[in-house]
Amino acid sequence: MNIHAKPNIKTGISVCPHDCPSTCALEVEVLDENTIGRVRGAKDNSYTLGVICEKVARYSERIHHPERLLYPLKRVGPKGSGSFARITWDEAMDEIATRFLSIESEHGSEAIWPYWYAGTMGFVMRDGIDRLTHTKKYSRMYGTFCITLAWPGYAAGVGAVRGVDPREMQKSDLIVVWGGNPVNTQVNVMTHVGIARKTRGAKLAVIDIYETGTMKQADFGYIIKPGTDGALACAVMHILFRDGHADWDYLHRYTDAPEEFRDHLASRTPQWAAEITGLPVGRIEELARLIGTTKRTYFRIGYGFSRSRNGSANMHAVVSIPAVTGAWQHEGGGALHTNSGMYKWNKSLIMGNDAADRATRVMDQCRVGEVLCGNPKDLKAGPPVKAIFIQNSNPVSVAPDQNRVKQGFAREDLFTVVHEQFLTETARYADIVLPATMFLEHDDLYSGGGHSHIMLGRKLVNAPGECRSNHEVICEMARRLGAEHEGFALTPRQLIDRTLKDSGRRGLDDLEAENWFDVQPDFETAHFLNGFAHPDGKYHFRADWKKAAGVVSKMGVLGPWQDMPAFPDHWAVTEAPTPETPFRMTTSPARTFLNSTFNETPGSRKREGGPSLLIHPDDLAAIGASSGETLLVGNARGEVVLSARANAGQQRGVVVAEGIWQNEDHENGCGINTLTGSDQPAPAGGGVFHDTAVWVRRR
Ligand SMILES: Nc1nc2c(c(=O)[nH]1)N[C@H]1C(S)=C(S)[C@@H](COP(=O)(O)OP(=O)(O)OC[C@H]3O[C@@H](n4cnc5c(=O)[nH]c(N)nc54)[C@H](O)[C@@H]3O)O[C@H]1N2
Ligand SMILES: Nc1nc2c(c(=O)[nH]1)N[C@H]1C(S)=C(S)[C@@H](COP(=O)(O)OP(=O)(O)OC[C@H]3O[C@@H](n4cnc5c(=O)[nH]c(N)nc54)[C@H](O)[C@@H]3O)O[C@H]1N2
Ligand code: SF4
Ligand SMILES: [Mo]
Repeated sequence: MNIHAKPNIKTGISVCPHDCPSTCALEVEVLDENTIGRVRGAKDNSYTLGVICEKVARYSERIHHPERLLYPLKRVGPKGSGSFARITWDEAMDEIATRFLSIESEHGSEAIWPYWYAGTMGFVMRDGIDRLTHTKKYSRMYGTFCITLAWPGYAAGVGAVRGVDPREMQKSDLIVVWGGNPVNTQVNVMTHVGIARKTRGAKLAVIDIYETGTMKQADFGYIIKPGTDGALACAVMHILFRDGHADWDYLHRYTDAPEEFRDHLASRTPQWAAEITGLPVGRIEELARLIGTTKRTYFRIGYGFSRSRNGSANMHAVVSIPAVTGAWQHEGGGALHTNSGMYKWNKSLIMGNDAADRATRVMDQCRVGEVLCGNPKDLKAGPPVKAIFIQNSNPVSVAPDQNRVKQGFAREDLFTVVHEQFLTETARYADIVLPATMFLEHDDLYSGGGHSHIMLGRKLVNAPGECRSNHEVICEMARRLGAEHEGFALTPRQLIDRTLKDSGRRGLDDLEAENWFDVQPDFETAHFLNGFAHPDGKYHFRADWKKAAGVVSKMGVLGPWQDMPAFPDHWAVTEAPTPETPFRMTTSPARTFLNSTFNETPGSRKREGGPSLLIHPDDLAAIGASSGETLLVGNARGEVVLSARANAGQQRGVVVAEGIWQNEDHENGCGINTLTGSDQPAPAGGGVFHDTAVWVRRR
């Protein structure tokens, strides 16, 4: 078990499973075989460095929560009512198998849709559902909540989704956190930034749409309008070329069309960008000067600013900046968005890729409302979805266009199975609810998106009640449904060992002994000094959006991709304010929630206070309201009740609803995603969670 004795309390080593780029190495106090105490960051992991976020430090609140699901349940009340009766696992699995087999014979296998996302990032427990999907030829899912706007934008320039070792931030002189809020969403970035500030007086610059916790700690903060990062990046590059801060040796050697790009930027002046971003010209000049005069500038590029209809184009514009200055050449310089593309996993045994049939229907996760409501475009001329089986996701809370999602899940003829840790909004709509283990109750394999470690997540305590892991449930379903694949016969540890070896890594024995493998590539590779990852070895200022979409998309190009700017630009396709809906709203992440996870723990609920809307004091005065007052916020998709919080740290016309509260925490039962749209942005689809026009009224 690798539990080694500390003074009085045993400590086990594991990994945080949550959907967070930090993927922290954890030291967990194991009080007895069923109970954990404090959780700490592992000191000897060179990225974690002993630091974790407060929500996971008090994980005992979540794992030992009195409302955890412990037994299988069957619906007894109307759909969505949350009335259930306890049943046995055998009864639950019998009913699931009977219903799935009869739906399959009546409507075809594509009438069943396995649906999942990132409740755990462990490969065995997250990705095993695909093995069932592929072997049974159920409808496939294209996961668009998170990465599908960001990655194509980065890959359009760089050619791959990897970047410079984040530990190199310790050697930087300027760290630019663009469109991310690591103080909330990946606290470890701040550890490495802190070391650079302390040891070499490095500066921190932050670009966001409001004054975040990260910006409060920064030397330079830039508050722009949502969805305008492309304009800011272009004006910065205009100045870099204008003022002689472009590295022409580097540009000629490493980039595709530097002269043309410079000419393209001639009209993207600071004045032009000031108009679009709402940032004064002087501040744009200041940012460009900082970047232009600091060789070791490290761009830590977040996901947040990509969640707009022009998000891919904005990402491409931002990651083009270090290609103009040549910052990539220097230790402590360059960029990182994610290292996910670095690991080159072969997960075929877990995901059943060998059984995948590309002819099987694939549907967009963000369109779950439209899919379940029978929109023919989303069903792609296939059968209606008659059964949905969900692990690791809470779409009735986190998916956009919530009223449509609820309408879809309310269908009496839809058979819904939800495997969960809590009775979430989605579980409430289920016909059968199955109780799931948590990460400290099963073994799994992880790799860090925001660093370079392959890690073993160990089981340290027994699961309560009758909780079963995702792997156990998938294998039992496969047995009853007649699905055959080698992966169904293996234990999680066997799958971990085989997946490591199939991917050219050392096996589980070594990982067990070492806890993690640091697989950071060498300096030249990480900095693209042997060439960027496109076939011509160049950084591409001229984007090939169709090719870039292919980095993520299982559905080809989506949205108005042909209208996308080839060279970085401001692409004005966001949900523009109108006289009816004059405010632009973002739903920025709360510090102690993680999407809808942790919005059930007492510590997090207390810290976050309640569903609220940050609004500029002058806007608040203009609608005749005061701080603390209850507001109605709405658009054509619906209405949400939030309490007003005056905040001068954002532009007028911009409002921010932090965090995803439970739908029931809002007076009318409508969560924040009631207001967000599910239309598919170019070039590969994605959740446009920070791109919403709304009206705001006193109630
Ligand atoms: N505490 C906490 N941690 C989390 C999460 C959480 O919900 N809460 N979510 C997890 C997940 S799933 C992910 S993907 C990562 C994401 O982590 P990050 O990459 O850090 O991205 P986000 O936190 O989504 O967004 C960060 C910031 O983007 C800002 N933003 C929104 N629109 C714009 C814009 O148009 N321009 C600019 N410049 N900024 C904009 C938001 O205000 C927010 O402060 O975090 C993970 N960690
Ligand atoms: N308004 C708004 N909406 C957003 C976002 C936003 O910023 N604003 N962010 C978007 C982003 S970036 C993302 S990634 C998505 C996230 O969407 P989801 O991946 O659905 O994330 P969560 O809301 O955290 O829900 C995960 C669920 O999985 C369950 N779970 C955890 N581990 C296990 C397990 O081992 N087995 C099973 N069976 N269940 C488990 C948890 O209890 C939890 O209810 O949300 C998106 N939605
Ligand atoms: S910072 Fe992220 S990875 Fe680390 S413990 Fe918190 S949620 Fe987990
Ligand atoms: Mo995400």
